[in-house]
Amino acid sequence: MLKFYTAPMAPNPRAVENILAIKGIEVETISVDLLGGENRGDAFVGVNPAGQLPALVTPEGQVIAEVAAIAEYLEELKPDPVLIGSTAAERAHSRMRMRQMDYLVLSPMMMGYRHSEGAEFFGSRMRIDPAIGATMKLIGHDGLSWLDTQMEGHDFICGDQLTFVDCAVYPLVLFLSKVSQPIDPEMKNITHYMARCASHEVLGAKSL
Ligand SMILES: N[C@@H](CCC(=O)N[C@@H](CS)C(=O)NCC(=O)O)C(=O)O
Repeated sequence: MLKFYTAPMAPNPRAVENILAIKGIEVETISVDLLGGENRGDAFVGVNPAGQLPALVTPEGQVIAEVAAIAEYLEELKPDPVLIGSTAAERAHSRMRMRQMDYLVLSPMMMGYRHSEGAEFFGSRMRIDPAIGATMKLIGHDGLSWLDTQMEGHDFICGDQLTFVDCAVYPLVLFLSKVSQPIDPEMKNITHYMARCASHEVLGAKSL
């Protein structure tokens, strides 16, 4: 059976939980004390040397970290329901969007949080410089604003079907909007998108 290392109320693990729930994949769940720093201790770093959650361990013992890589693995394991795409063109589109979300939206917004409101918490875990927090928030705002233009007329980030990109982006943006960067109401498409995801039977099922 797959082993899934996760933590409650953490947005990246939640992305994988969304995919597992939508695909109906059973896993052995191992909860790691992220707030207490267990993920940075020797035992967990022995599993995932990056010291972060989520991590998935295959029945063969291979460790897969990174939400996008885990999503790809799960899609091959259980293609139905499709979350990456049914054709080469659809798959290319969703992978393009995931990459754009990572570097234009999620990474700068997360850095905006870690280097400001989260500075004390993350200071013992990684290099923190409060001088860059505000700029990262502005870059993240620009990225989300660009996504707002891309979503005009679409229900989900890749078009009209929910994909793994929504499973990943929604919990991150929701979490960051609560702890650090509220959604700018000028971003009408993003505002509607967040409400749509909140009412989705899986994405909106658990709070963050
Ligand atoms: N790029 C990674 C991000 C993983 C990540 O930032 N995980 C957070 C939880 S949401 C974490 O482990 N934070 C605690 C820490 O870094 O000590 C992914 O896609 O999985």
